Amino acid sequence: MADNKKAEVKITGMTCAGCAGAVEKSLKALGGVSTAKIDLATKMVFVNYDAGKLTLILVA
Ligand SMILES: [Cu+2]
Repeated sequence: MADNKKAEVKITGMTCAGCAGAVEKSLKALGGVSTAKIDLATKMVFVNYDAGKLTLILVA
């Protein structure tokens, strides 16, 4: 059963739409990520994911 959760994560280093697109594509390639939206201006990534399949681990 899906355990849907939301996460807002800051990802630095994205400088253009190409970077954002690559990050978005990689996130969506993970089984369990339903949506991944990136705000390039604030470097924030908004993810909806299934906590039954993925665990969010934040490093520093
Ligand atoms: Cu780029």
